[in-house]
Amino acid sequence: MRPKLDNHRVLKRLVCTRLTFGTAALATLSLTQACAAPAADVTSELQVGGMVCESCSQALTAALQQLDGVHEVRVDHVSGLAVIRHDPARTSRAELVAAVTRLGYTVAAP
Ligand SMILES: [Cu+2]
Repeated sequence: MRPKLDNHRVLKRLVCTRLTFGTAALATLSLTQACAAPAADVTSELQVGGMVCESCSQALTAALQQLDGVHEVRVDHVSGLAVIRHDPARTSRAELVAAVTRLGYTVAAP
């Protein structure tokens, strides 16, 4: 049986997706409040080392998008720049860096 938290995260992601595309009505008020707070978002820029091709930037983008509270990811493998819009209360800059280094890339100190 799945832990409750997992289900909650899946639900929140669904609601966030709907918000992003501005389409469907929202499931419940509590879930809406959990993720409809774009004002809390910050933008973090990471200078990533080790990316050599488009597949690198795609893999990195996919890994970052899976993190809780990450709402927008742009990665350029040529410049090495990763720009992430996220809620720092749900995923910190340090957690973004950890996700990058888990894939085998490096992050320059800010
Ligand atoms: Cu590559």
